Amino acid sequence: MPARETGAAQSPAAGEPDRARAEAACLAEGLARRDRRAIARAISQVEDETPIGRELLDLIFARAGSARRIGVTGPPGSGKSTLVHALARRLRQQGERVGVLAVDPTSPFTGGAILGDRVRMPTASEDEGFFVRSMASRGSLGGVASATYEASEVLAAAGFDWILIETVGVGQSELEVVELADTVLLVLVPESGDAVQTLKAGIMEIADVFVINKYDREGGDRLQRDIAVTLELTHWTRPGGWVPPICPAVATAEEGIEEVMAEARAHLAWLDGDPARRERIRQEKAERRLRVLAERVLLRRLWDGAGLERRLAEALPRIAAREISPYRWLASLPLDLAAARGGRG
Ligand SMILES: Nc1nc2c(ncn2[C@@H]2O[C@H](COP(=O)(O)OP(=O)(O)O)[C@@H](O)[C@H]2O)c(=O)[nH]1
Ligand SMILES: [Mg+2]
Repeated sequence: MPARETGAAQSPAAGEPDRARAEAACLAEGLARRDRRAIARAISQVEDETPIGRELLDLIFARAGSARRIGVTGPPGSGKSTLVHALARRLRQQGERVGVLAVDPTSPFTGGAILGDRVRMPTASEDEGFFVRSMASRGSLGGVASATYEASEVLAAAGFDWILIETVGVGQSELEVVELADTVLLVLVPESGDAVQTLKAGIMEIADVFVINKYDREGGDRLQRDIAVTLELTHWTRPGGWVPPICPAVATAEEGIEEVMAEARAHLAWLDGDPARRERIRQEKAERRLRVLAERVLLRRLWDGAGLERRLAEALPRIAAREISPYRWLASLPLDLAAARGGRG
């Protein structure tokens, strides 16, 4: 009893939010100074979803709005990393500050070394206007690198003008990149197969700009024609009437990069051109974002609150032995918010 009344017993719990707030404020200040170590640490905090990370995201929210976010997606091996580096180089030459986030579990970024000498970027320590971060992929609850949006917020708050986000175009991640980018570049290669197949797979729909990379190879012109015809046949436009342009490129030789950048800028200008439409698109993205965040919180609370890890471990042997069915097991779970609240205490 007496222990409850002393400050010492209460201070760890009571002091925790204060400490997180103070550390977040310190990190936010580091971001404002564009301090590289603060940037790296801040991304780790948001990636790990720590209390400091959450406080930080709240603190920087108001001033993370001005960066341009370009998503670069497409099949593995299509040249996304090469293209991202070529674009980053071009932007750096124009004096723009560039942050890169790479969400590709199949080929982790190594800051340029991966690309050999031709498209080598200065390393982080050589160029303060360039920052590369490879995002870790996540376990079952988070999806692939679900903190990418949050990391882009950190980079935006650290004054990067452009944030290039590379995601490997497989399943869900394509849809995610639409939500976190202003402009999506879809990188296809002649060997991607015909455009109609790609359209059927629902991938073409996410493109604001098509990049036909590896145009030095056989079949680039045919793919370009196929995409153009497919766009025409389907009268395809992005919501709001944007017709995605098609840019040939040879990323390794830095050919066509200027044109890709020009089309990305044109798309951004188009977004800005109509304030009402821009507002609507922003709200749509914000809504999807909020739903994702809310679902994530709900899922975690329910999962933890229902003690699902433990129940799963207990049930697995019996389900495997067909003693109980998965359906009965599911029906037995205490999946309601009251249970979740009770379980958290
Ligand atoms: N021939 C050719 N090869 C390219 C081109 N762009 C990238 N590559 C090569 O394609 C391979 C995959 O590139 P990478 O950028 O890692 O692809 P990612 O998996 O989409 O990020 C590498 O060996 C690159 O050098 C291009 O325009 N032409
Ligand atoms: Mg890559």
